[in-house]
Amino acid sequence: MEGINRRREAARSVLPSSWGPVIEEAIATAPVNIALAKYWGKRDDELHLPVTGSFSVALDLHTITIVRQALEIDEVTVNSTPLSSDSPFYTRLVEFLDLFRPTPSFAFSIVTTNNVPTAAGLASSASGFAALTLALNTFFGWNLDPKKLSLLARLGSGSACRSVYSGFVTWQKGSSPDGRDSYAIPFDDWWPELSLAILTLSEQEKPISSREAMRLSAKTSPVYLLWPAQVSNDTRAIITAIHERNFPAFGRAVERNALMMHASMLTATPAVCYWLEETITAMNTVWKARKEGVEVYFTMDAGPNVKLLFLKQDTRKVLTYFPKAHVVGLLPPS
Ligand code: 2P0
Repeated sequence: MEGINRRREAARSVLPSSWGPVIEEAIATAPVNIALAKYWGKRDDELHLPVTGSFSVALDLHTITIVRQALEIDEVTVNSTPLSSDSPFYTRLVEFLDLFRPTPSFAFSIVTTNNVPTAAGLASSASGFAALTLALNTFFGWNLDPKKLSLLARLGSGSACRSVYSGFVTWQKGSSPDGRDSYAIPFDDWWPELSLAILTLSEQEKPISSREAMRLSAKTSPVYLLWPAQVSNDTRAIITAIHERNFPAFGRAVERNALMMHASMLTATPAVCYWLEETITAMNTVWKARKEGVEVYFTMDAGPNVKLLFLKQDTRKVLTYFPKAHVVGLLPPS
């Protein structure tokens, strides 16, 4: 079956038999999430089913999305700028909206705003697809539970399934070929003393999309053979460390997981390297700070920017090593 039909079938399995707008306009927000144990590699490219589970934390940065009906064709506005119908993001969004049209000619108007400072260099596709899913749920009066909303958001972008919740979040990989058991669930503990800061080293467009980089890593890297066991071990270590409030154990597992993900990219064919010289300098500065007694660790995603993790009590010390870092609040569970 073609990809769009498989996604449509997956969506239909959680949607009512028919639907239409129940209000004129619906608005929803969803937080940005940062993976502590990463999603990297798919067992199903079309349904965004991951090879492993992953574990994230929500940031106090959001996407706000408004859904209305449009007259003829889909209209998408991102941060006050209308998207041209030949832009890749417009196409990706329209493909997602295709899953939810009550009739084939139904057109949507989507207005989405990220309150993420552009300087933070954070991807907003996860919070974007999650906010859109939540807004569609209100617009059509589906009243779906969070598990189903997470499953639908996953069909837009894998990591979006985690942005349906605040706090720490587990994306359970599931094993069903149709993805019915692959969705996120909220984690039962919180760590108020935990803090995160972003070191923005470049705001330039990525040389290669994370979607393509994860595909290359999974298909060609010898390191990737070790990845599934590594993610399980790191996730277990992170969860135990959260419950025990053991920050060094938490930081070690988070940092190791990010480095292992990058090791799988560096050993892919062709190699993928998102790091800049400044990225390596930042990693060395983190290791130097630790040698000098400051408990700070890092994580990185599919880009050159570095996210620092530390306890609130150490904020001043961390900022002396990284004066340009931007402290971002973490969003506790609701
Ligand atoms: C994560 N990333 O767990 C990992 C770490 C990037 C590095 O999820 O193809 O945009 O839409 O499912 O969700 C980025 O991948 O990929 C991502 P698709 P997505 O946050």
